[in-house]
Amino acid sequence: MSTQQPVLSALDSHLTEVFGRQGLSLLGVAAADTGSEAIRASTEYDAWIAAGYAGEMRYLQRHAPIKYRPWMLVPDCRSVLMVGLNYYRRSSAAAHQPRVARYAWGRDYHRLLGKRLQRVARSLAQRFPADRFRAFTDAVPLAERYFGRQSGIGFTGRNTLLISAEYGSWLVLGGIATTRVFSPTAPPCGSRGACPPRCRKCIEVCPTGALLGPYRIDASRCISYLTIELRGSIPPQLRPALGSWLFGCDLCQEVCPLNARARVTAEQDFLRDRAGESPPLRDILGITTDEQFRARFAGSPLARAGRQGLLRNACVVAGNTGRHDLAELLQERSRDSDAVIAEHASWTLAVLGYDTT
Ligand code: B12
Ligand code: SF4
Ligand code: SF4
Repeated sequence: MSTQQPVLSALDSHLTEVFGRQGLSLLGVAAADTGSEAIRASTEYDAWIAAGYAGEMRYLQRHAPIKYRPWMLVPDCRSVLMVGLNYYRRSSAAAHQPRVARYAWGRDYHRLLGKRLQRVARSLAQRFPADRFRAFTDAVPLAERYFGRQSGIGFTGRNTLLISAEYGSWLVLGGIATTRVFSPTAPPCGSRGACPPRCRKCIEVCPTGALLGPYRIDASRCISYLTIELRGSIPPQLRPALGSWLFGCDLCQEVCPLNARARVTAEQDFLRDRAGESPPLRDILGITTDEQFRARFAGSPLARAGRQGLLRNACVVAGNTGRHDLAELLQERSRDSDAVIAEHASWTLAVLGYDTT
């Protein structure tokens, strides 16, 4: 794989400087256009939604008309400035310990990256007062990986993630949509795949079969969806496949040979634990009110699951990892006023072989 990074033209050295001041060095520029790539990507996206792969993430359907058309978000948008922020840390979790996906060990990246991008947007707006600059990360209707690969900061791996030559796939993405024309950076690896030709490791490791084939994900089966996005009950037939994943899943990145050269992040907000890699199930199952939950997980990505979601996940992990020591607590949760938590606790007790009648 090439180690070449996207090269910003000399004209745009101001960009390198203003993003660099915020510690954002993996930077590329994509043109906001109606070219054939955008049309193809939009068609693929519509087909993906129509196939039902988005599960209950209905907002993805609502976003369809905007995803590849940034001018629907910022009228007259001409360029999309994309950044990637490395969050990689080494895992030290033992087998059977509950696991949290790496991006969620520390502080919520939406705040971390969002604030920095807003500062950059303000600074650019001062320099170019005739133009508009809108910062975004994740929660916008734009296809961030698409604009990421168009801007040259990485390419799409068969696990569907954006992979950079320098950091692998351990990146969160964000950017700024603007009316100003900046010269686009040429994708260093081509916009379409550069995985080793015969590698299928990510597809083979996926415990739920969510990776249907190269570049194709059925999100409704992905552990990340089941433990973070899905509200309500986790389909019982998929619960055993969650293994010890309490929140998110990193398996298709951990096996990826292109992540072999990943470097530990220097970002203090990622390094300082909020939820940490392996929060004890006993602590989680002991949370009895939403207030307690909010106090424990404020500022952490785990807050997104809410008490219902996280306790639901904790029950499943307890069942999958044979946690008989939690039986008493699970009995209490099986009488929880939240019906979803109560049902999952009963399921776990049954899996562990306790009489729940
Ligand atoms: C919905 C969503 C999810 C869903 C669906 C994931 C998915 N792969 O689409 C779920 C909940 C499962 C999920 C999980 C995760 N997510 Co997520 N998620 C998003 C979100 C909000 C939208 C993505 C989306 O629209 N997906 C729908 C699909 C159809 O979109 P797409 O892949 O862009 O579509 C293209 C491909 O299908 C492609 N295609 C089809 N055939 C072919 C063939 C070839 C050769 C190629 C190249 C492409 C290709 O064409 C489509 C159009 O371009 C984005 C943020 C954003 N606003 O973009 C974050 C985002 C993608 N997630 C992110 C992360 C970190 C994760 C997790 C790693 C979290 C975790 N550890 O648990 C996992 C990874 C799971 C995985 N293997 O993808 C990061 C990805 C960073 C990166 N390096 O790529 C993003 C960008 C958030 C961010 N701001 O950083 N996520
Ligand atoms: S994150 Fe986990 S469940 Fe989702 S596609 Fe990757 S390996 Fe499969
Ligand atoms: S595991 Fe192999 S096929 Fe999957 S993304 Fe990494 S290099 Fe590509």
